[in-house]
Amino acid sequence: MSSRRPICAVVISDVHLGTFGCHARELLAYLHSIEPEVLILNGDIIDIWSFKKSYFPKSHFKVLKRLITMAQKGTEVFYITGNHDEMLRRFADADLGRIHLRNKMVFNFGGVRTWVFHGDIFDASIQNARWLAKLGGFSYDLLIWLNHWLNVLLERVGREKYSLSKTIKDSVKKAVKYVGDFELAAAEMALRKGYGRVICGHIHQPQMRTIAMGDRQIEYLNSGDWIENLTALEWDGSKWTLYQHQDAREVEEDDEKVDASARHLLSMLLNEADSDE
Ligand SMILES: [Mn+2]
Repeated sequence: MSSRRPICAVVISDVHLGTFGCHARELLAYLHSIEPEVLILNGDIIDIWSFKKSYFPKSHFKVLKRLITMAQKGTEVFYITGNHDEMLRRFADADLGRIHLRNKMVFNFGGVRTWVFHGDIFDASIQNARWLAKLGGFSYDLLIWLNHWLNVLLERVGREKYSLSKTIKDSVKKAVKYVGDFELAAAEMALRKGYGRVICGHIHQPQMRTIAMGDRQIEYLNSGDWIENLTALEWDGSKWTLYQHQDAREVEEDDEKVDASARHLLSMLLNEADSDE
């Protein structure tokens, strides 16, 4: 029953298993839909920072189980460490079967030397980085949690959903500048080291762009996150695409709407039946 989509390589990052904001169910659905030769987990997959809050639902365990199963069935899994799972950094370069723990990696995709790392190393050098350094951490998770219930309320009163954190990110110039600075810092460093492409995570901002610096240029890719954007980078052997998963929490709300109109239909039918008598 292999209806799974074969792909050469997939990159995901910033899943933050163990936090409220993590869309584990959607990620599980995505991981069940694909059959990659190489799966790169580019940091902040398990949010070890949040472990003291002891939040780890079944669906989050299922993601871990799925990753192990994929490795058992032939996928080479590279777990690259991030700042929320930095405790794993000292175990880097360990190999457990097809699961490889690394702090950074160099791949060759289509003849282009590709540098892959999480990206938190820039936090120290970029101004205002501290603002976003806690991404996935407690205050951010609280914001996502508040946002979730705000939307439940808005939905009840028939208003449109609202993204607090996106609004904050979009309206705060510093945050926008941070994203730009991060992308440039990554591109600059990778160019200096002679790479043709750099892939990061960390800033929860999916991206595929070519950055020109002087007479040289470099491809900058970011796999986004599984808290707000639900994105992955896919390599089919000749080109990269940015995969976007549908937010199932939205689908659930659509289901409720269908249910409500069904009830409405039913009551209309009953009224008609009444009038027939
Ligand atoms: Mn991070």
